[in-house]
Amino acid sequence: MGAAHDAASDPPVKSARTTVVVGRLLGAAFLICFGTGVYSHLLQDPLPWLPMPTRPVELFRFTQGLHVIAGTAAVPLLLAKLWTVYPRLFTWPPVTSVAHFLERASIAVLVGVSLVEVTIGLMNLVQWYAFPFPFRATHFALAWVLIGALAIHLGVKLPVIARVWRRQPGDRADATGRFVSRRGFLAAVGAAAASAVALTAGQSVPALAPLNVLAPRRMGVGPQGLPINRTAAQAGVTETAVAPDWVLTVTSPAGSRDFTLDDLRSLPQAEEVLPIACVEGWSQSASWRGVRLIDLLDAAGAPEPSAPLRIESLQERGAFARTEMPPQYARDPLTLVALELNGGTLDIDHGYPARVIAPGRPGVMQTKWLRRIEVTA
Ligand SMILES: Nc1nc2c(c(=O)[nH]1)N[C@H]1C(S)=C(S)[C@@H](COP(=O)(O)O)O[C@H]1N2
Ligand SMILES: [Mo]
Repeated sequence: MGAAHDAASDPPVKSARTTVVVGRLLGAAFLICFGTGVYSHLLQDPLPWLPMPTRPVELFRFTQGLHVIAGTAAVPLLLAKLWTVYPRLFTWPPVTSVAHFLERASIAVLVGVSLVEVTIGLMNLVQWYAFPFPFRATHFALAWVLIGALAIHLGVKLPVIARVWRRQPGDRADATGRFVSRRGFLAAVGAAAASAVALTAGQSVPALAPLNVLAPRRMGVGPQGLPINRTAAQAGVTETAVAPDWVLTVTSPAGSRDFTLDDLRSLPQAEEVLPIACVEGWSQSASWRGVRLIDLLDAAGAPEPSAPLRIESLQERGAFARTEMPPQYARDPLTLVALELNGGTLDIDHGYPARVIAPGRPGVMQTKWLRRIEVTA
């Protein structure tokens, strides 16, 4: 089969070279998605023996921005790649030997899983959970299947890839002018991938912000100049967040202490510039002011944390109502219980009366509308 698609009778843009060139870009996009995806997963589901770094504070902002940019670019690349091989996916007889069967099975898995991964990834960006399975667990599990199938696919196709790579530049064009149409096709695919990126990357890359017309969230747009992922109304906290008897309870083996908002305001205040970096791809830096978490724990008489803290929100339902904070973030002086954002009292949609903001963590862990912090050891 490898030799067949190099034959002169192949439609020019569907030659092995086109497939290899597009495949190279798609493979790179998938590898970036995989690496950055594993990093995001480890931040959200930490392994006890692998402490994740709190610096640089913008590291997750960078990796997750890249994840979504590469995933977005993968959509046109994947469609282009499928188009160049489309007829070959349906050759007859479907299976000629055991080796052929394995090759075809791995391609079927690769194509199917790739399509599902980019589709549910895009759906997650626009918060359209129209599928009956949990997004993150599924996206993560399928990523491993995809990478495995990709490795098999590359192994099987190595002779074709090597042949294309060995060819001299002069061999590229043939008498029928295939090089030109191939170049046109690749330029079109490149332009599609570049525009998909350019029109969305501004949700995380400030320099591209003016071009961001497709991404659901805009930099600088939202209360206090910062986008909102879930509002107080959506979280069901519009009353509890402004209740006059609100207190933040800090518990530890040493005991429990309640802090009113005035108590928190009378503790030493610190101001830090830290990003909100949403797993959905948008991110923005902001200026936060409040009590350093480590100072608060100290004021509550809690021991220096050595196990994950349990952080509870006033929000009663939903995955982010409760989060865990590994001890390295709790001990980090940049981690704040923020009371102010960009120079004003925290907007209710940003987590009034108090929220967590820690360096290098995904937005989902930056719990809003705090109710309780528990030091377990
Ligand atoms: N209690 C609670 N905290 C939460 C959330 C939530 O739904 N409930 N959403 C998180 C997510 S996904 C993000 S990206 C950030 C967004 O913070 P912002 O709305 O202040 O920009 O808040 C996080 N904190
Ligand atoms: Mo988020």
